[in-house]
Amino acid sequence: MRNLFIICLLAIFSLVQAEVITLNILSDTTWKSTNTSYASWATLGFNDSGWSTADNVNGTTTYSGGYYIWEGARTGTTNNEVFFRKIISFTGTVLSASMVWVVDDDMEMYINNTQVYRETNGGAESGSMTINPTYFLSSSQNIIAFHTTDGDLPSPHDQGDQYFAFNITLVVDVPEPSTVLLVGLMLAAYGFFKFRKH
Ligand SMILES: [Ca+2]
Ligand SMILES: [Ca+2]
Repeated sequence: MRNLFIICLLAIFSLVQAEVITLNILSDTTWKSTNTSYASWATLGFNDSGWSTADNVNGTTTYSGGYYIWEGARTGTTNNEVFFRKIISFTGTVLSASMVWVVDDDMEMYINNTQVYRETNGGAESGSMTINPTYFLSSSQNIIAFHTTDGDLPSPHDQGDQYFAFNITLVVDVPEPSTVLLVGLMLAAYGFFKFRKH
């Protein structure tokens, strides 16, 4: 009986460790957007209720699953500086994070108000990177924000076409409360069984 308990516990613990999920955070029209610069705009507590939502500027075409978005039209010399933000909620700890993107033309990325990437070459391009998972808070709300420009980020120029599309991949270790509770109950039962034998 004792061996059976231990085998069951090991099996359940292995299930707990295997509870890893992949989240894909894609560019789409659920992102809040504005072409106005605000203080503290990349913080979780910032009130973005006055912002609009991103526009789809390339129809059904996607880049790694992410729609091409902007604030306003894809072409033209207005709306050449755009801010995007979105609150992401999940339960668990981020084990690894990465991102692929295409932008016309430059962008900088913030996670919980910390700048994690800045690209300022003034031209359109695609890219990929790994992101330090410790930028994300465990089992909490996280704010992801982007500052994008049509043209060079520090001093916009050569404007006319503008878009941004991305796919952020998070690998998250998710605790399963029911399984943890089951482990606790089995440990209690094992203790009771041992007690009865003495
Ligand atoms: Ca660029
Ligand atoms: Ca451009």
